[in-house]
Order: sequence, then C-alpha cells, then structure tokens
Amino acid sequence: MKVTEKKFVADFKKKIAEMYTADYTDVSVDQLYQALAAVVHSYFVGNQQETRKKYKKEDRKQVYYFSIEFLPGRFLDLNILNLGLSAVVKEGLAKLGLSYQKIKEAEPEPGLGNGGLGRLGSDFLDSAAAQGIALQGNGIRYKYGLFDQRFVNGYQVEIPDDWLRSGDQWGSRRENRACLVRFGGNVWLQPDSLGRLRANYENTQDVMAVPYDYGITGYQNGVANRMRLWSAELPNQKDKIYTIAQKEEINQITEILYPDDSNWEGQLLRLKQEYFFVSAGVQSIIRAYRHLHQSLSQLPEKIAIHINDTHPAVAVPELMRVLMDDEFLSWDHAWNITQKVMSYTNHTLMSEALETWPEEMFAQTLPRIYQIIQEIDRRFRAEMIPLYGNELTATVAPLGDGNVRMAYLAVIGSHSVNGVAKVHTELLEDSVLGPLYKMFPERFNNKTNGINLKRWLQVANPELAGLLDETIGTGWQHHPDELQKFMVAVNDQKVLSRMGAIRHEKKKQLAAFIESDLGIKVDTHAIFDVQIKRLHAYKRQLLHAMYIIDEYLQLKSGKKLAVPRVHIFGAKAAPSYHYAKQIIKLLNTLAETINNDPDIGDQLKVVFLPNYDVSLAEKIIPAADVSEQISLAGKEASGTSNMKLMANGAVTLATMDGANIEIADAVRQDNIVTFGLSVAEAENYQNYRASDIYASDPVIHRILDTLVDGTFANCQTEGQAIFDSLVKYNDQYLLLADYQSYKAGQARIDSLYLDRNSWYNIAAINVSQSGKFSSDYTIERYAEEIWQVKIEQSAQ
Ligand code: 26W
Repeated sequence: MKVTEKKFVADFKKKIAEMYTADYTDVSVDQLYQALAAVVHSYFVGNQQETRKKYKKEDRKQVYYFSIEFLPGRFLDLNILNLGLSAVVKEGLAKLGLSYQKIKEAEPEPGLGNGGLGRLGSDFLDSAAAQGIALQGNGIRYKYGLFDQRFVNGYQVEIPDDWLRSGDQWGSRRENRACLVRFGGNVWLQPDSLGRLRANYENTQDVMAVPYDYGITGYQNGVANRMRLWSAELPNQKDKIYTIAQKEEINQITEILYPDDSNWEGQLLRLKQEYFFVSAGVQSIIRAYRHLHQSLSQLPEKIAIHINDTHPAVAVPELMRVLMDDEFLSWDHAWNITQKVMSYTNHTLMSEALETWPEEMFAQTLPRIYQIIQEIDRRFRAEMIPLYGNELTATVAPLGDGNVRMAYLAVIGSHSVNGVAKVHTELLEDSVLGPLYKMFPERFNNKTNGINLKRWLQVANPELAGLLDETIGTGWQHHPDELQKFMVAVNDQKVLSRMGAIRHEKKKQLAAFIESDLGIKVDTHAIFDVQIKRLHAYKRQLLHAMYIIDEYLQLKSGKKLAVPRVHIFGAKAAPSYHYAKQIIKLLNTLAETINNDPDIGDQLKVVFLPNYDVSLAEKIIPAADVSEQISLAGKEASGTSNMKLMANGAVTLATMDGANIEIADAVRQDNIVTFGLSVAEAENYQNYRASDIYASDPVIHRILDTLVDGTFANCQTEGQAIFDSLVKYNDQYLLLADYQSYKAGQARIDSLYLDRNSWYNIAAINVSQSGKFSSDYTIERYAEEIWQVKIEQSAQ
C-alpha cells in the first residue's frame, strides 16, 4: 500500500472525526497521538496478516522467544520509520500546523522490563522482523510496568506506571486464543480405558490467559511479526461463582512487573507469573502446531522455544507435561523433543540472581510440574553419577539444598546454552555452570549481544543518521557493517566538522531538556559524561560519584578543571534495594550542593535525570561525549548501553568487562579509554584491605571523609552507610582498588577532548565500528547456530 502525504492527511482527519466526532483543531495532544497511532497501526495490519499467511504457506519453522520482560520503548516512532513514512507523517502533520515531535511525546512507554534483559528482547524482536526471521515474542502484559521514578528531597519515590490509562493503541486482544492455566490442587495419574496414564486434577485454581498481540514491524520489508503478551483473567465458567478475593488473586498475576535483581517480595506471585505466561505460551504453540501437522515427532523441525534467562525455564517441564499428559508421548520421546526444541540464554553472573524456588512452595503451586522435575532430577543423577561421581553431580542437579534450581534445569533441558559476551560465556563455563559445561560441552556457545541501530541511531539521532546517509549512502541501514565506510570521515575536516556540529546540536537539545525538567543550566561546551543503567553496586555508579567529589574538592581548593564537566546519570533502583537507593540519595545530594555552589559555576554540574527509560535514553545517548562502563571486571554479563553510546559517537571509559572487551577490540586501544583490574586480577584479589587504601591514599581518604564530615548536607545516614560499605565492610566491588586507575582514565579523557579534532576522529571511528554490534547480526547468529531457521534477508 503506497501512502502518500495526501492519503495520510485524509486518513488522519477521518480517524479523528470517527474517534472523537471532532475536528483535529479541537482535540488534545493525547487524542492526536491516539488517532495518529490508530492510523499508523492500520497501515501495517495488512503486513501482519500477510506475514502470518506466508509463514503458514511455507510451513516455516517458528521461533518463540519467551521472556518475562520486554522493553519495547515507544512504538509510534519506530513503526513510522520501519514503514518508510517518516517524511510523509512529519510533513503531513506540519501542513495541518501540528508538531510531530510534540505528538509523539504523548505516547506512554510500555515499561515491561527492568533493564538490559528486557531491552535486548525488544531489540531482538525488531531485528528478527527486519531480517525476515519467523520469531515471536511471548511474555506478560503487566497492567503496571516498572514504576515511574520521582525524586523527593533527593530520595527515590516509586509511582505506579499506568501505561494503559488511555487504552492500548498497539495491542489486539485475541480472546478466541485464550488458554486455561492451572495452579495448585492435587494431581494423580490414573490409567484411562486405553491404558494410557492420565493426569487427574482436583481443587485447582484455574486462570484464563488472554493474549494481546502487538505487531512488530520489519525495516521497510513488509514483514510484521508479533509479540504476544498474556493477561490473567477469570475463566469463563458459568457454573462457578468467584469471590472478590478470588478474583483479586487471579488479576494480581499480571498486575505488576517485579522490579527485580535484589530480593523481591511476593516470591510466590513471581513463580505464578512465570508459570502463567510459559504455560499459556506452550499450550498455544502446540495448539497452532496441531492445526498444521499430524505427528509431534517433527516438532523440533517446526518449533524452537528460547528461554530468555531462567525466568521462563519452567518451559522445560511444561512442554514435557503437555507432550506426555495431553499428547500421550512416552517420557523418552517427550524428552528427546523437549531438548531439541529448547535453548537458553544466561544473562547474569551474579549468584544472587540465579533463580531458585523452595521445593515446598514449588510443589504446592505446581504439583504436576514438580513431579516432572523430580523425574528429570532422578534421571539426571542416574546418568551422571556413574560418570562424574555423586558430589559433582549433586552440585548441579535440578533439585538441591531444598530448592528447585532453574538455571540447571534450563541447561539440562536444552540443546544450547549461551552467554551474552565472550568473557561472560567463558566465565559461565569456568565457574557458574562449570560442572554442566564439563558434562555437555557441545551445548555451550557465545552470542555477544547487539542493539537495534534503527532505534538507537535512526530514531534517536536522525541528524547523525542523515550525515551517514549522505557520506556513505544508505546501505548501512540494511547492512550495518557498511558503517565501516564512515572511516572516510577520519581526518576529513568537512565531515568531521559537520559531525561536530550535529553532536553540539544534540547536546543543546539535551541541555534544553535538562533545564526544562530540572531547572539546571549546563554549559554545552563541557564534557557530557554519561552513566545510564540500572542502579546496582556492581555497576559502580559510586566510583563515578567519588570522581565527582574529587573534582569538587579540587575546585574548592582553587584549582581549575582541565575541561568543564557535566555528569549525567539515569538509573532506577529496585524498591527493596536499600543500598542502591542510598547511592541515589548521595548523587542527588552532590548535585544539590555542587550545582548551587557559587564557587563552582559552569566548571562542574551534576544532573540526575529522573525516570530513566527507553524514551529518556533516546534523548541522552546522542548527546553523550563519554560513556561510563565501569563495572567491576567479571560482573557485567555484557552491557548494551555501551554499544548504543558508541554507535552515537561517545568515547567509552571502561573496565575490561562484558562486551567492553569486544568494543575495545573493534575500535582499538587508541579509541577507547580502559582502566582497572582485569577479570583475572579481580578474581584473585585476595587479602584485599580497603581500610589500608583508605589509610594510605590521601586523595581517597579525603574523598571518603566528605561522606561523613558534613561537606554534603542532609545525607548523613546515607553517607555513613556508604562510607562503611567501603571502609568497614571491605568494599565488595573493589572501588578503592580501581580508583586511581579510573582517575587516570578520566585525565586521559580530558587531554583527548582538548584536541577537538582528534576527539571527533575518535568519535567517528566509534560510529564506524559499531556495525558489528547490530542486533541484526546477533539475531542471525541465533537463527543459524541455535534455532536453525530461515533468514529471509541476509544482513551480511
Ligand atoms: C532475580 C531475577 C532477576 C535478576 C536480574 C531478574 C532480572 C535481572 C536483571 C534485570 C537481568 C538483566 O537485565 N541482565 C542484563 O542483561 C543484559 C542483556 O543481556 C546484559 O547486557 C547485562 O549485562 C545484564 O546485567
């Protein structure tokens, strides 16, 4: 369908008249957005239907990407770009005297994830559609997404994120595809009249899972895949009456996203969430497969299920259940199929994030699934003990220490296990999953993460994308490796100065946003030093804070900084993660003190933008000069903001951790600033005594003292707690060990920035080397090496 500007304007006006019985001059910005979304949606429903038909006709193998988090960001902008309608929409609206920029800001963002894991899932969905890969997302339609973050007196306050308040412009409710999911009760096996074992249930709590489908558009290729999100509702049973409490209990299952990565409350509810979307997903996959195929033996040739982190690992016993109890396959046959269908990605090395469930809770909530896990466990032990002995086998059996251990279950039930950066995969093999690697080495592989350059360059930074188009042609949009061609910019004064002008323009836009949001004026000639990611001790926002204090003390003692700095943060802390919240308070206190100190002026500013999300990331990333990737080596699985910032021309200041190592390889040592302990050094850092460093290093001593001596007012409790975490409790993440090396890295940043030409050269090299981190390539590697599915359009 060719959409001209004329057609678009007519469709838009008509839609507004239909929806509001009003003229476009007589509706609110929210209403304009809703109508615009409806029009854009109508332009790709045809693609959705065509794509489904095509996959069906070709009998394509389908991949189902199971993830408890997706972070799609705003849909409108990306869909318009993907449909090739950017100019038509912008100009059409302008003709009506309307600003596209304003209207798109009215879209509430679906915050259905906490961080990198969820955003990676969405980048993968986008890239799969761009590459013509038959991949669908399967997840939860949380009524409330990740909380909205406000700061009150410097403290994080969490506000419910009511993203559906004005309806759902992109999701289609598919009631006819609903499934029943069972919890609790008793279960027993009994032979039926044909002698087959049937599972009988009594006193179960039944929940209806209703899917909402969201179209995921490919990049200008007519493809629209889908993300299917499940919502929990009361079953349609006329003979049953539910109490309000029962109704509440059911609705609660998909009420809210768990803001995770520390201990969460309501473990049981989380377990229910996991089984809920997994069971609904598996049932609907088998149902769809059954429509087209006779024999289940071919299932692995037609279906792949990907387990994104352990949260959907219960897919292993759930598929076993469906194959045995509903389809009457034998254990061996079902197990053989299950292992071929399942694959698993691990996203974290933090041992506290490897999910386990108390066996008792698990058995009560999912009695049949628990039985199946017991049998998986029994067979695993029977097979492995003779080969590896009791002790080693016991360390990685699915049941142990009174818990169900989801990561081990996922590895045992899958044919492929991958980490998300080279070093991460090595560490998985060496430590966290070591014994399983010994048992099944052929299953392990690495798939370094990637990012969707359509969103992170074309949508977030159309100015830079435009310069790339002009300089090297538009081929890079389909073949990101062609960004290499931008190496012509190196030492080309004309291109470099245009890039410099764009960078400055993006800094001005961000500065205007900072001023309107926080009332802080920043100097756009200062270095914009950016750290944006979940707030977590291992990511070491505190190391960055120490440097800010160091700079502040220098300025107070009358010294000048080599280059003025604006330190920009975006980060949410899990509501129950006390220490992370204390660091937020500290950063806000630094901002308050420093920004209002007349001695400091424009030399130093600290900006903590509240409510970090995908939309805010799109504003910050194109304006960043420095990308802070400073986790303790060995802790960050990959990181993906490092890739987004690099693609926009920021210079990375990094430890050799996660994908930073691969970024350093790609841009070469001169074009990145690295510092700090290596993975091996950090691992072997025995006999570390933080208090010795505090005692012997006067710079560090002075910095840490400001946390407790009243330099920063109204932060005593937090300052003391943070001081204690470093000095008294021995600095778990080795900040003090890395500080001087970090500071030297910051000095190197200053000296590079002072030579603006060479700085822009480095920026251009970073942009030109970012193509290899496109998720288009990553998803192709998954498709070829793990799922064995067809790629329609090769990005190579
Ligand atoms: C306890 C359950 C749990 C634990 C951790 C739930 C969720 C999490 C995180 C939010 C998981 C996460 O986002 N991990 C990140 O995944 C990215 C994509 O692979 C990586 O780039 C990041 O390094 C990793 O921290």
